[in-house]
Amino acid sequence: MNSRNDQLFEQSQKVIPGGVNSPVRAFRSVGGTPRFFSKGVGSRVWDADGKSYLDYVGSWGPLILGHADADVVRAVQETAALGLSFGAPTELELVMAEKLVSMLPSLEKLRLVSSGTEATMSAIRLARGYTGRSTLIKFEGCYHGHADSLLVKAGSGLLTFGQPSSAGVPADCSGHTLVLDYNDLSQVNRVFAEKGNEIACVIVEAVAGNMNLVKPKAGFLEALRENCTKHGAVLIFDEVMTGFRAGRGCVQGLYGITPDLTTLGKVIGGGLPVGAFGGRAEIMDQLAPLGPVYQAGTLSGNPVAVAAGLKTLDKISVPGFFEALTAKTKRLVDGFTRAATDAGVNACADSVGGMFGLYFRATPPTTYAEVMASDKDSFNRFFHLMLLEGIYLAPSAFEAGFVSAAHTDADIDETLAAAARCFEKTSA
Ligand code: KE4
Repeated sequence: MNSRNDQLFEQSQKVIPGGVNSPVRAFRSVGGTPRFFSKGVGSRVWDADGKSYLDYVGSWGPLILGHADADVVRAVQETAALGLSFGAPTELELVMAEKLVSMLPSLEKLRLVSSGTEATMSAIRLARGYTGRSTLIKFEGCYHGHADSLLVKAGSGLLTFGQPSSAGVPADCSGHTLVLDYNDLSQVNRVFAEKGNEIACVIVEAVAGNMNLVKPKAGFLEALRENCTKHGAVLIFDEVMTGFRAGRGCVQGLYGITPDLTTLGKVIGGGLPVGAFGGRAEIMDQLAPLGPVYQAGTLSGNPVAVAAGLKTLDKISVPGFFEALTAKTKRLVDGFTRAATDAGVNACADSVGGMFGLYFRATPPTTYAEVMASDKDSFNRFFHLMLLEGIYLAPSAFEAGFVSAAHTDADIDETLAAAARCFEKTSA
């Protein structure tokens, strides 16, 4: 027991399952003791032992401005002083809704919730209510939160409904979910040809970030759009992670594909609990109290959380913000790839906007199978070497990383110098 992190982890495990409030934080994938952070400012965080790290997780994406952004903190303080929550409409949530509608053309109407899981769960129920159909298509390797119908692994055959991927999910909950292979256009076309009129919706991470970063192949998103349009299914882009992270117009803006519904989270809360789902008014108007699809939330549109999100959205809307963030992230990933190559390590990196993937394989993966075939052990060694160097990467080979506006050129240089040393040791 040599560190405060160890002590806190041991104590936490007595009263919190696994010692954490979300499984990925437990370091199970990489091994070792999770760091208990006590402070974050800008691009840095400090752990319980007072050691500082350059942070490339940023709370899994929300902190696009960096930790404790002064303007965001001030907005939270000023709003909190006027009352924490009302359970009644406030002007602030109207301002937020109008801001999001102005930023994302596919949003005609939206509803705020308190997490990404709530957003995707609600969007799927809405799509089922709107179409009167039950079948949901998702893709292996994509994560959309922990609602029952989404904790599903692929069935034995292409047209076989999925099996629960978690205990506690009854078979009849997963029995309406088809799990296809990400980036497999022919599968999508075949399933729609067979079952098109049964499909309520397709939910997809248009750029995947939960099996590490995986970009859509040419034609994949177009195939989803065309099939959904042809068969009357609802196309849901889950942009909880990529929303206002991949670019100013999200992934749908980068690829020019208009989904019927979009789910959002993370960045739009600026670090506080905000999710959202929205899209075509014709679909959204099926929601209670207007329509027959029920959805609700005590703290949905909470003014303090909305204040953090609004200030974040205001600050990332300034001209040049995404160009600078994208360029900075690209410099990081190009540097990772170069350092790995120089050290003779079979690794590379890739990015979209302010998010990146680091892969222990020769080329960026395009399928779940390729991700799973990458060298996880080498990643884990590299992860811990970088941790010792004061660089905090996502504690899993199957997660994306995130750069913030607070990361300076010097931070990137420091990170790449550490990576060069760590790749050398990894190859040794
Ligand atoms: P939350 O319920 O965790 O706010 O959002 C669920 C969710 C939905 N959709 C996408 C595309 C997501 O990435 C997420 C959550 N992402 C993970 C990171 N891989 C959150 C980290 C965690 O589970 O602790």
